[in-house]
Amino acid sequence: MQEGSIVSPVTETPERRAFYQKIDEKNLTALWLSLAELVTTEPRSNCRPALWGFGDIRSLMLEAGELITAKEAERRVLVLENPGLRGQSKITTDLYAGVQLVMPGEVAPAHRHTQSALRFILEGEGGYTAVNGERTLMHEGDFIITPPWAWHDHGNPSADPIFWLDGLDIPVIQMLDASFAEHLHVDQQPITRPVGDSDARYGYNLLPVDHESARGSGSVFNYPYARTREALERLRRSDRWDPCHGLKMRYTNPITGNHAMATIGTFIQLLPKGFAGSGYRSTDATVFVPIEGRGRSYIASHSGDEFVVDWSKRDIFVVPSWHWIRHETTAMDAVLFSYSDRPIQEALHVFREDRGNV
Ligand code: GTQ
Repeated sequence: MQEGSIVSPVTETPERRAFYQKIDEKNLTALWLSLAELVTTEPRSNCRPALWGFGDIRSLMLEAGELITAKEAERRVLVLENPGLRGQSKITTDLYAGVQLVMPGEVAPAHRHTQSALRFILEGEGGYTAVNGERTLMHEGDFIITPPWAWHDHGNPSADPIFWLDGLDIPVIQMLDASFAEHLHVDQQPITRPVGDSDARYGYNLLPVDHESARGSGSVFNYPYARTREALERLRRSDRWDPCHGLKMRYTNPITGNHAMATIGTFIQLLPKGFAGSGYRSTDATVFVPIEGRGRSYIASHSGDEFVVDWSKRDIFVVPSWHWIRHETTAMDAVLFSYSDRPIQEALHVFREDRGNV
């Protein structure tokens, strides 16, 4: 038996080779030649562990800011390509990541698409994104959702550049062949609701009395960092740390209690200073974005190779499916945002996780 395979390789004979050539003309292939590649005993992809330092991205983005406007680019974004998946605009096998820059006074014009997007604000205050007729203001650490087919435009009336991480399900929609997109005839969509409207309707453990939980009927779309951070700070008082995750929460849609987005799972975790985490692995390849503090994570592949990530605030790193990860901090508390395809895997009943001996 081949390693990582449930089948033994078959031998070639001249007759078999001739047969393969004959069926090839009919658009047919023999499964016994590819079964070991198609049905592996464990996840196996070209996705690699990788780190992008924010310092590098920031200066390159400012260079891009000199080269092209947000309006001409439509979205001025540098795409984070996994080194094992170059040329595909993927940070994991099925998720996309990019860092977007909006300069003072700029607008990234209104459009909509079937792909869902998350924004995690890295640097800058006073920008906004408008979603379905409502603006929400951006602050560092805020997590903002653009649901499928929602009109959205971004603007920056502040005096400083604004940088955020875009996480989208572009490769998922590509696989489903369900991409639709359109451009609005004006740069900025008409504003029909005041700032904070969705939050008041859906974000206070209340719902409008006639709310129908029909698909797309609205929910919270900004999860402000100030509130998330406050929750973590209160929870730490109970002093119940998970040996692998520290204190880790997932963002939810308050109407359903499910993940905040249909395709992308989003998480926030606090690692206290002096944390030495245990190993953990899961089938959802995960993109991590520290937003406070610094630390080190060890990512081990199936072959035992170890990739060490020394991260600090605003860096971005990716952990492929079924790779062991453990986190460490020293002198500072750290907070990490992360996202993965977990809702898809849970819906398909294929999500697995493993805590080793913990
Ligand atoms: O802000 O609408 O990074 O449509 C990639 C595609 C951002 C956006 C991206 C997009 C957007």
